[in-house]
Amino acid sequence: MPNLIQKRVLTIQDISCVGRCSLTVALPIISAAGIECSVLPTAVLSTHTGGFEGYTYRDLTGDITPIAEHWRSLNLKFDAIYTGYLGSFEQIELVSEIFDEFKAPGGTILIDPVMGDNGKLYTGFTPEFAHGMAVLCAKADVILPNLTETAFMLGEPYRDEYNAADIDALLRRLYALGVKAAAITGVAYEKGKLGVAAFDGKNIKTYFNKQIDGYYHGTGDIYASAFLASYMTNGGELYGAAASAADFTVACIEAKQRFGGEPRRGVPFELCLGMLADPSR
Ligand code: PXL
Repeated sequence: MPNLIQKRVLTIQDISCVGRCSLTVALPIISAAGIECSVLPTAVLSTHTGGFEGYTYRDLTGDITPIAEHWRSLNLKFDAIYTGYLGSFEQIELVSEIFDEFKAPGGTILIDPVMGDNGKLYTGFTPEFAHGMAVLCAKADVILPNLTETAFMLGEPYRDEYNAADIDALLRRLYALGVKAAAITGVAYEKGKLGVAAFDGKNIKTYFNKQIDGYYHGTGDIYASAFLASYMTNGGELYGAAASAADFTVACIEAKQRFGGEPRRGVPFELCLGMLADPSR
């Protein structure tokens, strides 16, 4: 009798048809780690919103409740629910209900509060929405904001530089939103090194890899997906997942440097998926 149980993840975010972000990176990355990945698309866009003109946007908010009703009839539960880009307050509310109903006992809620980068909110987001996202974070086990998202969720001005004491204080304030753990991405204390600072309510640990100049679209979604893949396959180990996701993201960016191409088309993460596979499982 087989007694191995494969982990099941549900990821809730948009599908941008072109540009390698959100669902088009989450599904392959989580799958490559040997995890069953179900999806709940919140919107379909012809491209993502970062660098393309004239993209289409079909809002799928109205499909979320009927999908959930069908899943209820099937008694589905997920070992982890991971949310990324969400497009409205109504979606935040619906996602909050999905957390309550579809998380398996002992399961994990991972929120990547995708809203902005480099001190600016993405097109269509407002400081009020960032506050709504901060409220949703109270239901999370782990949140993975970058510094821009951290600043907007905490209602703080974004700064160009942060030292270790600043980051420690921000992590404690994120933790106070009600999460079990928070990791801030895109942290830099010295030139040439970029990394992540993570706090589980007891210890703060940092991990740095090389800083690669330039802007690489979709790498936040790649980071969160690789984080979840490691977290789920290594017994919920926060710091190890934070570090291995950083290494995976850097490998994807290095592949972009070798292969080139428009920044808005994302990075060739496909070439690095082998790093996530564990043939022993
Ligand atoms: O990568 C984050 C992201 C996800 N989804 C959509 C986006 C972006 C960033 O621009 O536009 C639709």
